[in-house]
Amino acid sequence: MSRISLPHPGAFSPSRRRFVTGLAAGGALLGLGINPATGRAAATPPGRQQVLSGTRFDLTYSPTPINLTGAERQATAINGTVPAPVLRWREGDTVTLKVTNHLAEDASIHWHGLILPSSQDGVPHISDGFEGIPPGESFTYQFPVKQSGTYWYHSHSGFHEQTGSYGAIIIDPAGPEPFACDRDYALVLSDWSDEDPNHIYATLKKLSHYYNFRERTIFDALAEIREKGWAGYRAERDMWDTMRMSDRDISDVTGYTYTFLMNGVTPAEGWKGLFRRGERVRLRIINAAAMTFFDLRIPGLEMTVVAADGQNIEPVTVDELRLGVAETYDVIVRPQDDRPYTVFAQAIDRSGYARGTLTPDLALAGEVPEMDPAPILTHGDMGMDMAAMGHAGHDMGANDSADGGMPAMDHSGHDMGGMDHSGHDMGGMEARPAIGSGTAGYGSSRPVVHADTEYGPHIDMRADAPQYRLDDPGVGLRDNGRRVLTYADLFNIGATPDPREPGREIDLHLTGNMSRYMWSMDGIKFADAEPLGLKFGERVRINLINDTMMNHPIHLHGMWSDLETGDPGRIPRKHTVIVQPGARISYLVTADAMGGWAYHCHLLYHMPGMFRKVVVS
Ligand SMILES: [Cu+2]
Repeated sequence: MSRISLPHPGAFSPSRRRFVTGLAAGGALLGLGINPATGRAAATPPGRQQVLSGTRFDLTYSPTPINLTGAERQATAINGTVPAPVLRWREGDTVTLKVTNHLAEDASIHWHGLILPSSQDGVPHISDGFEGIPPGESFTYQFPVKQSGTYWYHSHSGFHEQTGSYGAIIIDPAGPEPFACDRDYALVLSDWSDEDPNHIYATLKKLSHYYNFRERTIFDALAEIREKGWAGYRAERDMWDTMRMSDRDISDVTGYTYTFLMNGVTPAEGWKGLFRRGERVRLRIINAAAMTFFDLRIPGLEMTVVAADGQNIEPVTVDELRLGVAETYDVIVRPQDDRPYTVFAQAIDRSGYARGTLTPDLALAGEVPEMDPAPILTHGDMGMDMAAMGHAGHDMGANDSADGGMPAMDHSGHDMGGMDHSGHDMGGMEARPAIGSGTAGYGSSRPVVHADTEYGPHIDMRADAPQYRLDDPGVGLRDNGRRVLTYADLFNIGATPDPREPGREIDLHLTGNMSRYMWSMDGIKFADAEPLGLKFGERVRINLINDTMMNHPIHLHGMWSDLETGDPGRIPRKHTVIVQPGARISYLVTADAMGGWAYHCHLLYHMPGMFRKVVVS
């Protein structure tokens, strides 16, 4: 049995050397970046990710000792490492992956964002003919690689994803890359807990606020009374109390139990990647966390976002971006100084962060910035009409216009001055229809209707006036003085792959009861739900309405989610779409993949309920 031995915070551990050396013997390490010209990695510490390339792969699950906090635990590691090895493929190849399970429970691997036959998608009891990999057995996946870019792979069995079963996939294009770079790093963000994930889930079921220490104090109340007066304070409190909710509920599981990791390295130690001044460094950022959204920035460096969920987009330059669980972004940075730069990825609730350093010298580490203040939800986050509430949590000026307003670019709320829609004719957008006007690219014009199944004790909230909020960077990122990527910035670098108008629309409400920790779609949990049927070849619009106070990252397997961001000619493709609290969002799906597919919230502990099987026939 191989052993993962990582130093606990602040300690230098000689065993780490043995670990790194051991890996270097078996495969290349991602520490100096991967030379994009040759595809070969430099085998130098302190990067720790093993890179496996080619067309045939052996991947083995084993219970593996790991020590990230000073306490030894068992990881469900793949090939003995957390994260699992980086898999480097080439578009056009057919890959064969033999996965062997030495765990005591059934295992699986799902290739997240990959377009492949249902039988190879790796979701037990959902993918055609796949029932998981029993202990002691192997399953051989084989499929043609029909795309390029940054993806990832992870377990779809039990809560193995929480205990280390995830890794990066990098697919080199058959043709040249549209973006030149000198170095290439995968940055796998994740959340590790020493607790057994079954215990975390049971705790959430019993006491959903268990991990949230930010509930209000009497001092918060006094400050608010001073600010708003008693009547104003009472009115607001009544609303939250009626809903039995807290405006501090940002994450279910927090830094109280989590250690946030970058490429498997704790913040105390910090992952490091080398650069030389003036080089273009490509970072393939993957949110492989079980439950944590990350807000990532590199103080002192602009990031040019060139791909979202593996798909090339019109480059857009920002200071910060939010990654929902399972999302990936590729960015290019160009450090101009011989100094270390901190890669800072705060958890959305600011209960901790993952950290790394881009540095010209491995002896240097960057300064770690203060975390931002913990965010507080507003009425807009609850799907309420902000104008009517007269609330100032976020200037929703753009949404006040009857049409939902997005492309009008009247973003009085945050500084859009710096948003570089390079290549976009902003003048032309004035003439375009508004988001929510109904034609392909603009989202649905249908009114939001709550189904009968959305009423009852299993549901604690319904959004009254859910808005398209594509240009809203989201709770905790508004008005922070930085240019923050939003979905309104995403445009396909090429033409819309399927320009058809949708033949029909499907509304799906994301629903739940926070205090009971029950999650569902349309008020119906997975166990009670009929599969969602799509007709092979159809182009359908899916409208997601979030009737909860949490962000949900929704992932459709097997087919792209073509996100309607306001340009019918250049609709970007995603595999995972954040639906903000109290908001709506729409995407188009071409049902071009026969069989059974999973469709679910990618927050690990929401998945048991907020899940549908999709069947294309
Ligand atoms: Cu969710």
